[in-house]
Amino acid sequence: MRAGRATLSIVLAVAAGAIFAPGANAAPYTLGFNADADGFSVFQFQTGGGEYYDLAPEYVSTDGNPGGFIRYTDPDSGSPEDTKARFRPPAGPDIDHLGGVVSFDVRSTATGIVDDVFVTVEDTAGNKVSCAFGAPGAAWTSYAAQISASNPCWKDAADGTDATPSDLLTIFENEEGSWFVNADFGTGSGEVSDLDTFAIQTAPPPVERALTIKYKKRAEAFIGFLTQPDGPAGDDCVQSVEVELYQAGATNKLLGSDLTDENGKWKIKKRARTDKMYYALAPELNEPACAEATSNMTEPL
Ligand SMILES: [Ca+2]
Ligand SMILES: [Ca+2]
Repeated sequence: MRAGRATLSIVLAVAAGAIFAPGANAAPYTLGFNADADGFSVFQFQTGGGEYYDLAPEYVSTDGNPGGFIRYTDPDSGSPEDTKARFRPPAGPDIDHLGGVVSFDVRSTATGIVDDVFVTVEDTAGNKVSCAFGAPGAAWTSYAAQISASNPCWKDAADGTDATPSDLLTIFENEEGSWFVNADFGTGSGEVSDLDTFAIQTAPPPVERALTIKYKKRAEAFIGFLTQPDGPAGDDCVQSVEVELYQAGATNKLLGSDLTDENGKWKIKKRARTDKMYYALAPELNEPACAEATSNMTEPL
């Protein structure tokens, strides 16, 4: 395919949805090039804008990391370079990728290295964030980045500043964008770039928690416990986290809050009214991801 359109973004809008149906990007996946190029293309473009070429990568069935892999051989004969190239997977970004991990393996014969190994994700409006890993090596090297603004690797490609949660959200909400992995690192001639094992791991679901409440009349205090099943977050969802006490009504009224202790216990001193209902709430947490928990209603008698 060859075309004269000037921007990357237009190409993405046309091509990204072609293989994966909308919404099908959400599941975690690993593309290991076991039998073919797994739907990847090589996006080659003129560095000053202008023409682009959407190429089929070379498929090599052995010597990958492991098994098969894909290859791009840069036709540039040296510096200054006229074209750049990116490996592009068949599926673009998806909102479910946020909080997950992107990983891949790269090997390169580049000389005169001027560009890092990096992964970029771009939406159809041209918003773009990148995470760079340093110069490529001649041996297979695995790279991985958590897909989160809390990972300082991600930069807003427009100005090089740290990507914000809203930068990432904008791009990942647009499900017709594209992932790219750099395939062009150096100014020396005969450069060969290899890619294997491109994987997207989606974010694990938030840890579910349970919250209890009880009124201690003599102490004039509400107490309870926040608990979680064993999970990847350890005890982070229940220790030293906020629990709020509410009086139920037409408008639920926040009466106070407490941080749980190491056993998940919370306590808020408040004299209860016998004509009111009360409940506790542990707000949702993001790092680690812990689901909101609400206790049963309690009616002090
Ligand atoms: Ca492979
Ligand atoms: Ca090059």
